Amino acid sequence: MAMLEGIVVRREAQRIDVLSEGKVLKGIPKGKVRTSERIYAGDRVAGYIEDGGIFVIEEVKKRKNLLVRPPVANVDRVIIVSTIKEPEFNNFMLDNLLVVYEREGVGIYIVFNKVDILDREGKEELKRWIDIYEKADYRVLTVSVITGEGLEEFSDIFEPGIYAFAGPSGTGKSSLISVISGIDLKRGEVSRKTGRGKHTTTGVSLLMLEGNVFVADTPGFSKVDALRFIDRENIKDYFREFRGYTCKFRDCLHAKEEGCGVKEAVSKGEISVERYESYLRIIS
Ligand SMILES: Nc1nc2c(ncn2[C@@H]2O[C@H](COP(=O)(O)OP(=O)(O)OP(=O)(O)O)[C@@H](O)[C@H]2O)c(=O)[nH]1
Ligand SMILES: [Mg+2]
Ligand SMILES: [Zn+2]
Repeated sequence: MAMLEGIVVRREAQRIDVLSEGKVLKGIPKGKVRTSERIYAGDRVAGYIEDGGIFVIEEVKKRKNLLVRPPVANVDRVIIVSTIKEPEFNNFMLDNLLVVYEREGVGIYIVFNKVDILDREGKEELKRWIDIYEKADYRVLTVSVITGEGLEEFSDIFEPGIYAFAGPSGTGKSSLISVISGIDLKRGEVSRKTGRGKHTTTGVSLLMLEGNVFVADTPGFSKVDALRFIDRENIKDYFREFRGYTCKFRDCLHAKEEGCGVKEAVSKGEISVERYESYLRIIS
């Protein structure tokens, strides 16, 4: 039988969908893969097609990386979708996420959605956070699925590769993917769940946009604790803006030590107080 390659485009409970030769097929792991490997959306697999509709997975290719939250393999870039309102912005959660993704070495975009619902005060708050994250060396975009504002610039970021959409529940990850792909993800959710009003995403699914761009819609989460994934003394390495400052002690944790270059930078306003406080809270 001819060996074929494929990519796992959906992973939810026991369900595995594999895209191979232009078709989405039900994936069934076999042999060693079945007993000793976990399979994630984004995994590259090899196997063969049986009975015309089943992709028998004989091998999972070596992963370039694996994001645990959300669970997607071989991610090139992650798009963190946040909002200032509905739901309320949680900068501590964003900072935890950034630490986790920095460690994986993936590209990162921060996208603020739902800017249409912001009043003057909300817009000022948005601007304040944009400044903070841009100063921390992140690319920040603002969009609204409702008015279309910012969507053109947003669409321009996509290059061939796997993009994982991440962030709290209800920020508009599925809505954004629907609008850039033209595929109504929410309608799909509703018809399967029959009658339920909520569209909350379950499981991870990858959609192929044109030009070998894959976007992964993932379920939102309400909490991420960077300390669960990274040792306390290494957290500082994943705050981009701390790099380039020197401290008196080589193993300085930038907390209570004297002669700390990072703390000095905070007091001079070079590093934002909000980011620094998140750092202290993560390691506390
Ligand atoms: N006002 C406004 N509402 C939006 C916008 N984008 C999405 N929404 C609404 O926000 C709600 C949540 O959107 P979803 O796309 O389901 O959010 P999600 O991030 O996929 O949520 P989970 O799947 O639970 O993680 C829906 O009712 C959307 O219609 C926007 O730009 N402006
Ligand atoms: Mg969703
Ligand atoms: Zn220090």
